[in-house]
Amino acid sequence: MNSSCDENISDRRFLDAALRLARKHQGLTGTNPSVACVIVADLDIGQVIVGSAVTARGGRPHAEPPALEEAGELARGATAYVTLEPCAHHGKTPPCAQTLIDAGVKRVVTAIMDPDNRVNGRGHAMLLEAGVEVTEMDGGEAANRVIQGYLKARSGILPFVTLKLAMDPNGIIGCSKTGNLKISCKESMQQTHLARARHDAILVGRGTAMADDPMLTCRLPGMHHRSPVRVVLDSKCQLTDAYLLVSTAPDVPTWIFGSPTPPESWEAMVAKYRIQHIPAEIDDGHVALPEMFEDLAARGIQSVMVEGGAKLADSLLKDDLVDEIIVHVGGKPELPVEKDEAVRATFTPENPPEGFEIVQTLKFGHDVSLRMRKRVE
Ligand code: AOF
Ligand code: ZN
Repeated sequence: MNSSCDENISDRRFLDAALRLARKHQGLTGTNPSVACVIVADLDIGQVIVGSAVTARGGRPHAEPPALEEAGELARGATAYVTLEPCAHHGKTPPCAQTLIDAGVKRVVTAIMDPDNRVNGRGHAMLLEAGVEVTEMDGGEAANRVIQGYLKARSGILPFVTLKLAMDPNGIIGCSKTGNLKISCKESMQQTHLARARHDAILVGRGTAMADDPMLTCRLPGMHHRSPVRVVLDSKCQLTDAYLLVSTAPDVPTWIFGSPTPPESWEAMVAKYRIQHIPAEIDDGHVALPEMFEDLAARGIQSVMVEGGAKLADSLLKDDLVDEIIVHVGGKPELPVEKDEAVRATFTPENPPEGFEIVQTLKFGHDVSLRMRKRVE
């Protein structure tokens, strides 16, 4: 097996193309990772992509069979760039490693190993045994990020949790009197909608649901169907249909974690809006967070974006349940909020929470977007 030290420029280019393609179905493949496969043939005119595909919505078919089908006879002697080690197990379809072998692919280049214990090295071994050359490249952050929910869920019982906050440069995230503050610019908002589409679920507490009355959907042109499950923590089952999260629930899947013994009238109300009431474990008057995430993971949710509020963010950080923080810093030069009415996060853009560090800084319109990750010791 070749290692990344013999990496060549065109391998990197085609693998990067496959990684970009894999992002297309992020958040749409259920418990299956979104994987992409790009088949490249050496033709008279040079290297040509003759087939490409991404794991289908819902997770099947996997990426390799449709990519090979598109390539047809041109797959013989070609190179397949796959963002994850091809599977080796007989599931609803034959192993993708075998499909690549049968198609006569000469070489397979992969970005990351598959931790699924039915695969975990077996995909590569099958290929090598059949005389297919295998090049394991380091897909780096790009490969990890697209399947971070899958990787986290495969290594334990919790989903990957992204905490998303909009704040001003001083860490102000809201106003105690008016609730929601307009902090982010249009471009930041669009990025938030895109991020929603890439997650399996969006989570908020009841306080935010009532104070801000958000929709939490993806409203980018042409992407309305990509809104993920909306999850609300409402320990006392107080949310009513005066709020958008309830009244729009017939169109967007909505789950409420609340008391196992709500009033009958409340249960009838949420049933009418096709909301799933999930009986929660209540700890000290609040939904118990680790158990709630375990429950989500058991329901196939592998990535969750938390969008509020301040108290929930703080509790999640204290319970060490956050994997990544996205901070949109906006509201420049100053937010229209009185000092004693300012609601603050427990950290500022310049001082990430204990154990986190800034790993990426992007500019969206007037705003700066920071990605914070747990520091690797
Ligand atoms: C691939 N290509 O596009 C994907 C793979 O339930 P199944 O049979 O669909 O198997 C799910 C497992 O398949 C999943 O845990 C992961 O190991 C692999 N996903 N493999 O070769 C793909 N999505
Ligand atoms: Zn497969």
